[in-house]
Amino acid sequence: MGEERLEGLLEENRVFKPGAEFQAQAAVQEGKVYEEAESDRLGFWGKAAERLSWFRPWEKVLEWEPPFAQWYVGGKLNASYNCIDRHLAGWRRNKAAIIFEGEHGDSRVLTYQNLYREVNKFANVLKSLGVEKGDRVTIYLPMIPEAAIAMLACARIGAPHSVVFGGFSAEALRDRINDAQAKVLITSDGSFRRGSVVPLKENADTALAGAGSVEHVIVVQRTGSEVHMQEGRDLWYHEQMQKAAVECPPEEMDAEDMLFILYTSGTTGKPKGVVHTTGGYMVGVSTTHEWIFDLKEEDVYWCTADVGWITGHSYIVYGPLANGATVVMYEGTPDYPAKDRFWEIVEKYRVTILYTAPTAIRTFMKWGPSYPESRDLSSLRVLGTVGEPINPEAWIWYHTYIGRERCPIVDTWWQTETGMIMMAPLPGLTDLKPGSCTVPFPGVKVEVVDHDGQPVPKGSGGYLVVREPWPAMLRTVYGDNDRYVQTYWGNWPGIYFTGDGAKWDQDGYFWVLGRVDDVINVSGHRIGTAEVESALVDHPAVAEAACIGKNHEVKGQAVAAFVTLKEGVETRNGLVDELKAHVAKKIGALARPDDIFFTAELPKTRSGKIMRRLLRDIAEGRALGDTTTLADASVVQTLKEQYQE
Ligand code: 7RM
Repeated sequence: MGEERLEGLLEENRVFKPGAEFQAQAAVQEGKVYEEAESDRLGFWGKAAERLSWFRPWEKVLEWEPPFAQWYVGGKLNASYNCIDRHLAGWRRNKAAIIFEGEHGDSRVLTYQNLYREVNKFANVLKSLGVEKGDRVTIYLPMIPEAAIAMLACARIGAPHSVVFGGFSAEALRDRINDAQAKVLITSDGSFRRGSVVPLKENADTALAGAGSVEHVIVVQRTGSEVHMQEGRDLWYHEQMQKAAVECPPEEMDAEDMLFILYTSGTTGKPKGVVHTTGGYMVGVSTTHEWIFDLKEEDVYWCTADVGWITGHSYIVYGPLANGATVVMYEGTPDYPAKDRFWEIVEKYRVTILYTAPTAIRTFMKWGPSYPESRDLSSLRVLGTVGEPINPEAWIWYHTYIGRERCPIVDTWWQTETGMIMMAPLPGLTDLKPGSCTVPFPGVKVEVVDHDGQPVPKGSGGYLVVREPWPAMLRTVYGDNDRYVQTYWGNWPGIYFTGDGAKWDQDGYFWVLGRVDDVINVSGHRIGTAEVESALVDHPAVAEAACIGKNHEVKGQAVAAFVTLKEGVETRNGLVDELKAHVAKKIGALARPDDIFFTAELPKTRSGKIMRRLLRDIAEGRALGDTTTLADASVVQTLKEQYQE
């Protein structure tokens, strides 16, 4: 397709209606689901819960003592049973559950029966190490099937897992282990990244020097790298699996028993352990997965996220497997060994549903259409995006070159805290507008409100909130109910604040604009400004630091840091790189600032608060906003002049 046509589509600002053929076969075809859910929200979620297998039915759909919710009160179930055992009765036993594609093109297929065996055995390994119901287990693994196996094994025995993304540093891992007081750590001898090896076990060893709760480390062999194994503490996964018994009955979990903790960045330096429980989470992720991706029995579904993020938890593992789907899991990056890697995988497995991030789409745009054009993408039928707002240009490009104008795009808005997708189209039903995540899922009540928590009229913007509890909502911040209440429910009583700004248009469509708090969204990953700042201040040369998110063509936002050095410290060659490396070491490469700018002073209010808003104006070359609350207005003027130089 020519560039001109692309321009034309952008200008039209057009609405994309579901195709008649797609509509006729869609999982949800009738708009009345919205009205039904609206008129009887709890009835809707009660009915949705029937899709799961329960050991004991619930007595009440919701018990709501704001802001603490209990869903499916009295119900008993097991997440691993729902993801595996119940599919074994019929022909799905031999269906591919996980199709694994290694970075080097090696491949492994686990049927539901295979998965059953692996998960049961590993659950027995964990038990043999003394892991009991309620004990926390930290998982620090690459994107290999063992990551999903480990999560499901934890779920099977009722031990909440805490998955830490493999790109996080040793220190970040240590803090997360300590906060959860994990008893066991599961890691690997390394992880492949663009042909080289990331030393996960070495990071784990460093982390464990400061993490006393861990009694055992289970090490998966992936790269074959030489690693140190500490006698009595460290055990090889494959050796333990050899001796493990094949049957491990699933623990009967209460609907409200904790399924996992997942750490996410907030506005303070300390990441929050977001707590999800079993019943509501499983109902939420499985329902949304089927309806939004229009899941069919024969689909080959590929979500390109890492299991270390919520997207991997909800839409690689729990949602799809609860639905008996075939899930593609890919270990590597989009450009290794070549820039057509994703399209090669789509072609190889005839992927039908592809769920990825705007930052990836913008990267593909930059590389140009020749890579997808060289592959057969005719199997694709639904495309999804998540992680940040998608710019209409990227949406149209995705629709044109990947979907070949045949596939609806589901732009899904949600968060680690919401557990499940909250806003997205139902692709057989909803008209699409490029750049809008469209409307709330049935049974979900999202609004845009003003400072006083009052809904704003259509056509205006404000704060994005959720008005009513929803099944997969976070239940608390691990070990810190106060922080849960303050962070999410502190602005307006009984109303959940997302941290996002949004507008809704005349048709009631939502346009999420991005974070309004001190969180930076880099390539769809949340990074707290305070975390990066404290990493910088940890360096001996730094007195003070302020970080902001700066618009970035591919990443959405990039971290930019304004740094003041300690008295007597001079800027020197290499200091910028040293500080960047220091942040990567403290947090992980994803938090590494793109720009570091030295300044004698930072713009502050009279009460000493750094005005990041003005720093953003400077970094993006805009006119300075209101400076009247500054303690010393000349600071920001000087800074601006210096920056422009
Ligand atoms: C799933 C995930 C959550 C934050 C959220 C938003 C942003 C996510 C979209 C989006 C616009 C989207 N969880 N965000 N999806 N913004 N449109 N479709 O990303 O906890 O890591 O991040 O991401 O700001 O608050 S997350």
